[in-house]
Amino acid sequence: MLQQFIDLDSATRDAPLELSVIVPTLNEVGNVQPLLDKLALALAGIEWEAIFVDDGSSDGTPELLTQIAQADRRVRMIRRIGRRGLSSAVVEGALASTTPVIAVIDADLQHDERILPDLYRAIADGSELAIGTRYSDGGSTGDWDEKRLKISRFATALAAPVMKTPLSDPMSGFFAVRRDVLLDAAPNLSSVGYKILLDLVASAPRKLSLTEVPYTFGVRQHGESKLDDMVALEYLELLLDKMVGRFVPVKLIQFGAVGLLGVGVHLSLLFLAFDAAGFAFTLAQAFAVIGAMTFNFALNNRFTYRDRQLKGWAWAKGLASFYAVCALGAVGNVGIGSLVYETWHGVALAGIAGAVVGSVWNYVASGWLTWRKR
Ligand SMILES: Nc1nc2c(ncn2[C@@H]2O[C@H](COP(=O)(O)OP(=O)(O)O)[C@@H](O)[C@H]2O)c(=O)[nH]1
Ligand SMILES: [Mg+2]
Repeated sequence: MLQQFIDLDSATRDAPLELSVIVPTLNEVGNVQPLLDKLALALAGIEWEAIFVDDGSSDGTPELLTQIAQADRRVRMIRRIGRRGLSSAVVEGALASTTPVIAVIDADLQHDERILPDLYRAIADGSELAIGTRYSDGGSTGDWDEKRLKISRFATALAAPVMKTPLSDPMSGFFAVRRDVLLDAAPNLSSVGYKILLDLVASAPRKLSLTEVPYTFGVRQHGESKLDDMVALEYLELLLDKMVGRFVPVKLIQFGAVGLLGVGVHLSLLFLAFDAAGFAFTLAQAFAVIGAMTFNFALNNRFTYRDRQLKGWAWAKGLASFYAVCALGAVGNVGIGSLVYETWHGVALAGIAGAVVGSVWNYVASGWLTWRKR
């Protein structure tokens, strides 16, 4: 009897794993156990494991997962410290798996785990990618209001040009994929923001064979959504990176956009100080330059470099280094401008050439000095 028990035990342990389910978590303590119970039920008959990727949850999620994983070999966890981002979490979870098939599901029970076996089987039967979709017959977004539906549809339409495999629901992030397909795409993934599924089909070297399985999006049971105002910006960053990232870094485009706004700020301040307040031109211009630099710094810190955002004392130090960088940029600007003017005698051409060289210098040097990668 005992012998039989031991054999049985080693037999189950030796059965090769078939499926890794990647679950990104950020403060999901109330959802972890219900999700695992549901996975166990849905995936009966499949050798599966769950890899949770936690980004420093403060509600006890990683502690709970540690406890659970001690008792259940099907559960693993990756803890990331000082990092954020759903996409990059999913990628790192997937890279830690060794199974032929990988699935991704939200922790909050909004994705219907009952279709996971269908997604898994679709891959086993030859598809390279199988997604859960809310936008086909039998699928639904549940109780979303008209406004949220419109936004989601608009975002989906924007995605069309970058998708090599047309998906009805690239936003859902509920899918299964062959591991080698994910690995092929991995070097090209942008990994910014939330939209890992879209990132995947835009980064894969070719069109993938696809199965879509309809499901109804559920209501969050515990905890709250982590979507914030930055999500829209991160989504645009992902699209831009997929469209032009091969040629120009997205951060340079953002830096340039902030710079253009800065020109507006500069001129407004100049007119305000010179015309309205009656300052001498030199003083008014100096005031405008400092104002525009401060504006550029603050905006870049908030948006372009929000992944390396400076706060408190570091903000002030960053501002000082940004002034220094811009001062050198201005020298370069004038130098190049003069050179071009002397050679070709075009004022506009010389002005633009100087501004471009100065701006690129500001971008490169501030990325290196002010918003240094930690
Ligand atoms: N590891 C990690 N998980 C995240 C992050 N942001 C969200 N999540 C998880 O991703 C899933 C979807 O997030 P959620 O806030 O529910 O997005 P929504 O369903 O679009 O509102 C949930 O399991 C979250 O816990 C993050 O920055 N890091
Ligand atoms: Mg959710």
